[in-house]
This record gives sequence, C-alpha cells and structure tokens, in this order.
Amino acid sequence: MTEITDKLRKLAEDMLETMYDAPGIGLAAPQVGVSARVLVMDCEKEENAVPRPMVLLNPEVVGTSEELNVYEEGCLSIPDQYADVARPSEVDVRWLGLDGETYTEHFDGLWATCVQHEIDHLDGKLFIDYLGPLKRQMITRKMQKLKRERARA
Ligand code: K1U
Ligand code: ZN
Repeated sequence: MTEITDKLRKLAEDMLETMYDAPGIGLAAPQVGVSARVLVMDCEKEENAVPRPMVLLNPEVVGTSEELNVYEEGCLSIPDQYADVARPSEVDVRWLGLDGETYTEHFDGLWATCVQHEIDHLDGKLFIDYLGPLKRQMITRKMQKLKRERARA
C-alpha cells in the first residue's frame, strides 16, 4: 500500500522538472538518488504537441506484445551513449496515480519503449544490459573514464 504524501507529490514534481530540463522523455526515482518505485515520462516530442506529463507509482507491466520494436535508446544516467535495443513494441502497464486511483493503459511507439526503459531503472537494469558484451564493455569503460575525469575536475 503506497501512501500518497506531500513528499511523494513534491518528488514527482521535482522529477518532472529535472526531466524537462535535461531534456529527457522519462526519469525514474533511482536516477535522482531516491529509492522509490516512481517514474515520470512525457513522450510528446513534436514541437507544438500538448505536453502529457505522466507520474506512475508502482508501475507493473501486465501484458506485452510478441512483436518487438528496435529503438536507439539513450539514458540520462549514461550521457552521450546510444544503442539499439529491442523490446516488445506494445505493453499494458498498471500503476497507481498520485490521485490514489489505479490505472491500466496500453502503450505503443516511443511511449512503450520509454515506460519499459523507466521500469527497468526501478529494477536496477540499464539499457546496456541488453547489449552484447563488447558494446556494453565499451560503454562501461567510457563511463568509468568520465567518472574519473569528473572526480579530478
Ligand atoms: O530514463 C532516462 O534515462 C531518460 C531517457 C529515456 C529514454 C530515452 C530513449 C528511449 C527510452 C527511454 C531519455 O529521455 S534520454 C533523452 C532523450 O531520449 C530525448 C531527449 C530530448 C528529446 C527527445 C529524446
Ligand atoms: Zn535511463
């Protein structure tokens, strides 16, 4: 049972601000150092599109298509690295909203890719975990180098 507190509302608000500032299309609480099953996303990318900020608490994938879709993913926790990842092209996701209601929605296209990427963050998984060992090691080494450089700066 998740209690909807002011602290949780503030976390979601701060996460949406961080995501839009980045800019990104999604963000999960562990990426901002918070151990909670909270994600935010807005995949309305077109210039004149009406924003659709979404906040998902305790999201669960409850159905997946057999068909896969390949998308070149990036990650705000792995700057400037991109790779093709194959995931189910459509998913049904159930979650708790900030209003205390339970929602189930069918996602496709970029929304489906993004919600799976964000739920992975909640489970401690990154998009590089789907790559072959060579590509994954290349990105991991680049990130270790970046970390050392940042520590020296
Ligand atoms: O969770 C994250 O690290 C955010 C990530 C989400 C994501 C990207 C691509 C596929 C699946 C999930 C990002 O938002 S990276 C930035 C990005 O993709 C983007 C930024 C501005 C405009 C459009 C896309
Ligand atoms: Zn990410």
